[in-house]
Amino acid sequence: MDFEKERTRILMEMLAEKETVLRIGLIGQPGAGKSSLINRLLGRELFAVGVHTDTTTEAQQEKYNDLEIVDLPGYGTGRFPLESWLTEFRPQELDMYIFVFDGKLHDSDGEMFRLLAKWQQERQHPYFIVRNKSDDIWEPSRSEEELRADIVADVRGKLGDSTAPVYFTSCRSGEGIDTLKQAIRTEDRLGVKRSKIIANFRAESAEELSEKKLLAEKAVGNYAVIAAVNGINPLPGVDISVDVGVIKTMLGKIRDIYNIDSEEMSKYEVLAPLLKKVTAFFSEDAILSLIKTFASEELAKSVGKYVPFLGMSLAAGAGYLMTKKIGDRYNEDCYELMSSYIEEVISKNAKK
Ligand SMILES: Nc1nc2c(ncn2[C@@H]2O[C@H](COP(=O)(O)OP(=O)(O)OP(=O)(O)O)[C@@H](O)[C@H]2O)c(=O)[nH]1
Ligand SMILES: [Mg+2]
Repeated sequence: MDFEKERTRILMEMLAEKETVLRIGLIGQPGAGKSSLINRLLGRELFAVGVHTDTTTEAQQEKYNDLEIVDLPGYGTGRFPLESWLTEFRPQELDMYIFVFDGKLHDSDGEMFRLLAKWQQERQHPYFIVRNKSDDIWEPSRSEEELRADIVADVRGKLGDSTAPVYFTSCRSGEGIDTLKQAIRTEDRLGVKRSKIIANFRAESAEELSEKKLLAEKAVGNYAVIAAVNGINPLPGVDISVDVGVIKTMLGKIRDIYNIDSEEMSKYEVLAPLLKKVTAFFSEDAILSLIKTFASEELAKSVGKYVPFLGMSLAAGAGYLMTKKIGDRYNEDCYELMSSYIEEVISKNAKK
């Protein structure tokens, strides 16, 4: 492998990725649970719930890693007829939309739906229509099934699309969250930005976790090349070149992909051993000693005997291997921690 060339390509790719944000628009009825729903998808309390934030006049924006979430104010009001709402907030420039409602739909919602369908068609910006508070669908002398069928028919009628999906969710019971997440995660219209969903929504299933693992594997491969070429810090007594700073960044990136919140996780005794393994490598000192251990264990076997004659490219090869090994192992550790978190915390909470 030509490390120099490969490194340039990877750095360009990383730069481009760093500058790409996925912008999610939250649209819908006041109090329908927009904040609750996005928090649920992220697994973080990013937006205040139940506090009626004054989203009536301004868009509220929050950043979470490389997601930008825009909570849009209501339209079709005296203050914002749909026309002026569109010119004011330019929602067509966002990447995707989650429309949340919990009550009767109005004509202006129908107009909104048709705009969403248009942006999806013309700009490849997907939308998801969500009837939240599905735990609370009730009317005297009507069955829940009938009521749900009416809701679906109403949305489809307003959209003018007889097969459009409507997602029923409950942030209270957790119903339908997995289905909605699955739909978002597998939405091809998001293109390369789909990886932002995989990285930033908290994994709650084995499948989501495997997707994160693949993403982390790819990152490890990239960082290994960079570390190899950057290998400007030959370690005394180890005779290999490896970039500790790059390794530290790589480990942080892996943690981000798994959304590891060490403070939150430290509340659970059962996670302690795995959490300890993962948090041990927050410091550069710990990373250095890990490198040394690895170097003597692994590399002594393979390239160690060539050490006295190491040319630049062999040294780089050793740096690559080292970084890759550390990254792969850390990926495995984070994966195990999250598996355990899902099993011990998330699933148990869901059953409550
Ligand atoms: N029963 C039930 N209540 C919910 C559900 N989701 C949210 N709520 C409650 O509904 C209220 C409003 O939730 P928010 O998430 O703040 O709604 P919002 O759409 O962000 O509200 P605004 O920002 O004020 O427009 C809160 O009291 C939530 O606890 C749900 O699925 N079921
Ligand atoms: Mg809100």
